Amino acid sequence: MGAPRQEGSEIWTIPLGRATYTRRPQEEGPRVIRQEGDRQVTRFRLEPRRDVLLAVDLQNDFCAGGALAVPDGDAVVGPINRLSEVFAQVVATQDWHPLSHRSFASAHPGALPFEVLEMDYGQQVLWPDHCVQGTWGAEFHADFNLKPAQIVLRKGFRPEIASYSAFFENDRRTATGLGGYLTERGLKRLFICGLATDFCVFYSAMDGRKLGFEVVVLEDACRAIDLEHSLAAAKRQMLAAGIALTDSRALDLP
Ligand code: VGL
Ligand code: ZN
Repeated sequence: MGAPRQEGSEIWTIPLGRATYTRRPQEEGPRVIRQEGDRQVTRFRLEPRRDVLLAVDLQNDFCAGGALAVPDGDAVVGPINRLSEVFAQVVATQDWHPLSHRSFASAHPGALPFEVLEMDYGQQVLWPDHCVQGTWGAEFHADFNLKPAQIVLRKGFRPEIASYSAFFENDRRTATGLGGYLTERGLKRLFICGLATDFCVFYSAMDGRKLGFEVVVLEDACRAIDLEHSLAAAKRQMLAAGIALTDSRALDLP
């Protein structure tokens, strides 16, 4: 391994055989850009002290048999269990709504699930009742290994506001506290997985980026609801925001 060059500049590069090791001090953890056949693949070398796995909403209602089942949602449980054994820091979120939550179609007479309604804070998709506090649907999937999780962050518990993002509720102002938690712990880079890619994973990734974290979405460990092409729109916006979309095979473990 060569010595760092251009120390003090924003990016320094270390030649590593055929790979190039690129790093932005402060901001970005190590990425290795490697030529694999005719493709350039960015690999991520995990740094236990600064990396955190964020497992989003692995709850019964988003899995098979649940009230808002995400197609193939159960398929992420195995990959996420394996990931959470590798990360030194794991955070799990839990969608946690009171009965008659304003994001439920049932709270709006005449409205149907998946309609869009104008709320005080902007447009809101109306959902079937889901993840109601204390119900089976709000519990984590039975096979999800919660043991490695160091904090379970509940969101969406205010009756008037939905919360897709793990950082801010849908009014985009009310903080959940996760930003402060991660910052106080010195964590800098988020690897996000879970349900659903185009809602809670997407909003969490975008807010994480806005707060200055480096964000990597592990697509093989996510599944989407995909309403009106929302998955394609979410991916486009995440890429434009500088979020890496990759999969867990791109992780180089310590
Ligand atoms: C979610 C819709 C409503 C999600 C949560 O976890 O993506 N989607 N509540
Ligand atoms: Zn919800």
